Amino acid sequence: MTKIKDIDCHKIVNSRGDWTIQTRVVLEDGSVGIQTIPDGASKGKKEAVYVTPEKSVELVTHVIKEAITGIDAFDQGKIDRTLVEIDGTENKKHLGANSILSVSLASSKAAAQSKNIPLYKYLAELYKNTEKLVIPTPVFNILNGGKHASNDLSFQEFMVIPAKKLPFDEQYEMGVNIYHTLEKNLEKAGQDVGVGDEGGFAPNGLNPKTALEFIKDSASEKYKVGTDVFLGMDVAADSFKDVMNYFIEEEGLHLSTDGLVDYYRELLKHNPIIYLEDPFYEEDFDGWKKIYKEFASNLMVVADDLTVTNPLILEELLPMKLHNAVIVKPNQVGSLTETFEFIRIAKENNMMITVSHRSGDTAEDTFIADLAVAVGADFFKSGAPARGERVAKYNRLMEIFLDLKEIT
Ligand code: 2PG
Ligand code: MG
Repeated sequence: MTKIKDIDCHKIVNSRGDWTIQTRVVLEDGSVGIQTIPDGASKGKKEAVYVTPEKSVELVTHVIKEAITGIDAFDQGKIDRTLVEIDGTENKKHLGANSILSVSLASSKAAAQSKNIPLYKYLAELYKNTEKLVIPTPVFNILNGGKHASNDLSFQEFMVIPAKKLPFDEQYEMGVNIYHTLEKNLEKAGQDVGVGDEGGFAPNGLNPKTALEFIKDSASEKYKVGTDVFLGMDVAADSFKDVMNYFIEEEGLHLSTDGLVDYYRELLKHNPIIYLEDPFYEEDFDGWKKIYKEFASNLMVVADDLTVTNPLILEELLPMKLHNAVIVKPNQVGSLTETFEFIRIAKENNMMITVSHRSGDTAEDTFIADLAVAVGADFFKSGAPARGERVAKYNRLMEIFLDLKEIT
């Protein structure tokens, strides 16, 4: 047992130039855990609520500090229960998911340091993962649109996904090579190679079909597309939802739910897409059901805004059969224990797990890399293989990859 002795918190700036918080938890044996908090741009409506960074600093350094000091740092369940209880709301709006999560995660880091073991090993212990630890497959978002860029592309993320059979170092290299080939090809075509929030290129004048063509052509210069590397998209459909329909502005298309299903059918027919995230907005159950029914046997239908890492919401939606994969973002729910619960339920229901960053993130924080390994996630999403806050997480996976290689 090592008690929490002190907690402090201050403001720092994230990758989008917005203020966020950094919290430090100190244990009585001198161990320290520091956690910064990311933020999304395309959020699910049911995500736990943030308070302003100023209010968060105030709450962490007073209310939370008072309630948490003295608790055993190894008792993560108690830490998180206490935080949730003193918040006392359904969506954490009193203390803020940002405040709560920063203390929850920083405590686990301090506990790992106190045990003198890497964070991923400590988290695997907490999650009671007895399987062999493996590195999840990276999902590289190399072309940005939607709310993550100021270009005219409606879909948010276009991704390349190396084959699962490849080791992480080769997968990483593949992502980097394809990223640079795409850069070269965009330049050759007279396109802008400025990047969006997640480091992917954000040219104007493309639409989902031509974006996929560019990526396919770039990937196939060096790799077998459909064998060694596959394609994925986070459509983030909520961001181009119009009153009655979906508006793909760059093509002047107003599509009904059925129209959007047809649109996906065409894309899937011509491209080796294995991953489709948030294809419909979160209340369009009809669309989700249709895409699941027709494609789920060969396609990961990935819920992000739909399930918001919330175990209660996930359980509620299960009988409807809307998706076969989920995104995990600890900040959507606001504590480590609830994140574990969510992953457990998803796995029990045979869903693929993708642990993910947020579009506003920090280079200081690589927690999700350790988390992904600890829980045996299938995939890992941290944007392009470029920009400090994106590669910090992939580079951390590389460290763990080498670490695990040494052990075996
Ligand atoms: C998403 C995320 C991360 P944001 O939609 O999956 O890529 O975006 O953090 O803006 O919600
Ligand atoms: Mg998403």
